[in-house]
Amino acid sequence: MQRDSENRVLRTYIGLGSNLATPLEQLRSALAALAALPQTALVAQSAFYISDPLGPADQPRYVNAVAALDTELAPLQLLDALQRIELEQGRTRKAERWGPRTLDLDILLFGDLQLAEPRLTVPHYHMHARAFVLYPLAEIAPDLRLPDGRALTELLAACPFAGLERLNRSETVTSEG
Ligand code: PH2
Ligand code: MG
Ligand code: MG
Repeated sequence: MQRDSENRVLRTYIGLGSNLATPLEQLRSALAALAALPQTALVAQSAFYISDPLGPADQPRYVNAVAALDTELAPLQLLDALQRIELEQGRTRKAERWGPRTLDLDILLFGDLQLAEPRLTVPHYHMHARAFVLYPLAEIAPDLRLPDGRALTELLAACPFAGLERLNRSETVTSEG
């Protein structure tokens, strides 16, 4: 069970991304799946953001969001759970780095843990400089500091919003009206 030094359940931040098979629906299903995880509560979710693909340009634009979870799962248990959700939503692993995907769930932060394990690096490698991670994260955790002490506000100041498109809730409404 994951607790901090004051015996609190750890808060973790998950980056969600999709650029295949109706991305908004992929992210909505993923959020429902996160909310249903055992020993875990979904405590906040950002708006949805659209951006050009980072990496190979010949793929559709991405929809991204960030969610906050309070969890008693250990980091690798959470990773297993996220990979299961990715598979359930049709994720296939291809050789191409940064290629298109139906669903990508990345552990961005896990309390103030710093992990470098074969399967899992936390904080997530490139989160410090990715607008599609930092801006949604700032919506739900504006006062956040990274484990190394850097404030999210500092990272945002060095990372232009340019190229991100934030969807209003009305723009994300689909068949459910
Ligand atoms: N994820 C990738 C590769 N490129 N580009 C955007 N805009 N958003 C992503 O989530 C993303 C990407 C691999 O995880
Ligand atoms: Mg990713
Ligand atoms: Mg990933």
